Amino acid sequence: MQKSNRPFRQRAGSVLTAAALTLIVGSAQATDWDMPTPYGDSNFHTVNIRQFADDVREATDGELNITVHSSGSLIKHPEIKNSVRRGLVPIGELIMSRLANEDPLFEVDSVPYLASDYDEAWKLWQASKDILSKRLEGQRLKLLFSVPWPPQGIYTQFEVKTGEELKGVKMRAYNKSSEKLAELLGAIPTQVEVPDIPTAFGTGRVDAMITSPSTGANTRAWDYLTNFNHAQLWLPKNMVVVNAKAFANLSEEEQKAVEDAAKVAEKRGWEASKAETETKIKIMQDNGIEVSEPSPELVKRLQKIGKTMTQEWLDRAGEDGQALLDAYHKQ
Ligand code: PCA
Repeated sequence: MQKSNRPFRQRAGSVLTAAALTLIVGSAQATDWDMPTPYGDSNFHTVNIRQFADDVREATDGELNITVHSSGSLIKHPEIKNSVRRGLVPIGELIMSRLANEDPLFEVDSVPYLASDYDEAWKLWQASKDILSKRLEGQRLKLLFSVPWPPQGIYTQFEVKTGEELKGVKMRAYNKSSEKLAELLGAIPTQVEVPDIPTAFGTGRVDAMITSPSTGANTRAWDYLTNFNHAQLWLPKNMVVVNAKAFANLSEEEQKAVEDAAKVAEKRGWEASKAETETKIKIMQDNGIEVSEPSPELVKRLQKIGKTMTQEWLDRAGEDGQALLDAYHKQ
């Protein structure tokens, strides 16, 4: 630090050329934001967020410079929300349903079969966006944009026919809903973050998982699993949140640049997510994973579980939950 300060002090004491002055003043005003994200570089969410950062940099002529730290490398997934809230970092990404423990409304996108294709997921997002933004505002967080994962399915080391086969299986989960679903199927859930998936399978901590074709392909599921059941349970969403004070400290033009880039990123992210399902299923098939549609028995079992979980969710989410569901069904 001292070393790099010295030339500045020396120069400041002498007569500065106009160019040198612009350089110093310009760089003194530029804002650098570190942005932790939970998922790997090849994941489409991360690719989308890097593009968002580039768009912001370009629109502000380098005045707002967002550096993305992927794979939980700067801050681990469970800590990202509170780190942004406390201002340790100004901006971050996380999966929305991770906040289920503080408020059930945040896991509405992970209730089985409530919204299990892109049209429904979009309607659910339109019906829930305002109330979720308000809840976050109460924590001095600004919700910038949200992008879904492809539909969730079940990965195993054997073929799932009726769902009976899942009893006693150690199943990797990533939020409360996937944990509950595993339990209702008679499996034994364990929470594992995406960067830890290969180790969890390698060490035998888990032997099945619930996730998307995206995460299956990104974590090379074929190295430790043989079957993917494309059950299309739900489409959980990631969100990007910014600390309200950090946002307020930006100039008006910078705020607009961030909001504009966020709008574009949301649209681009939804498109990328849709395209992922097919391309990633193909990659898995090419690598030897057997992909199947759920049998009528399995669908019946999962739908029954979905009903139970919807009711349980409503019991917890109360009037606001009911209002959200009503708004969703009216879309
Ligand atoms: N991938 C993330 C969240 C949902 C998904 O498809 C995960 O498995 O943790």
